[in-house]
Amino acid sequence: MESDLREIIYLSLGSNLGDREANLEAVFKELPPAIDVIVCSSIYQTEPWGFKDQPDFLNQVVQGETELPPRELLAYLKKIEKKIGRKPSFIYGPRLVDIDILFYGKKVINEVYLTLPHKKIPERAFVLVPLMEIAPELKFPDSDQTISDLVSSIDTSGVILYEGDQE
Ligand code: PH2
Ligand code: MG
Ligand code: MG
Repeated sequence: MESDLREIIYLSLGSNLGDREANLEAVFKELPPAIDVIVCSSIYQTEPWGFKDQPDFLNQVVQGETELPPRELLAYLKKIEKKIGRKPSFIYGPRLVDIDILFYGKKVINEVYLTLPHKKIPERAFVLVPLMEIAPELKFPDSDQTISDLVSSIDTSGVILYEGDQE
């Protein structure tokens, strides 16, 4: 697909229910053809953020390219979550799969259902550590701060490289 409308996007994937690795893999099967995956981070095992009393998550970040406009991209990702089997939960609660848009090119959007860049990025080690692996020099629109700068300002001890479930 060659077009001027293509944008670079960054997505955050997470799962803390069921077969977490399989749930992340299922996302990669569903992204194309609307989203081309360019590069993805390693998988990290991460302590739950926001609501502590739940299983650890697996998290991963993906850089992709798409022609879908932001709101259509969001709807598309919600459809994938549902297809994989996500059921309604509470805010920051456990989930089979979660796909969040972190960045959509340099676009800034502030709406109830869609904020771009994702507004929690600077507080979330489970997003920043995998993002630093694939885009350390990435900056927020109108900011000089890089992902790497942000990582050095937070506690990353709850985020460890995932090597598969050890027997
Ligand atoms: N997602 C949440 C709430 N808390 N914690 C971690 N470690 N990873 C997540 O993906 C996550 C979370 C709600 O989307
Ligand atoms: Mg989320
Ligand atoms: Mg989400």
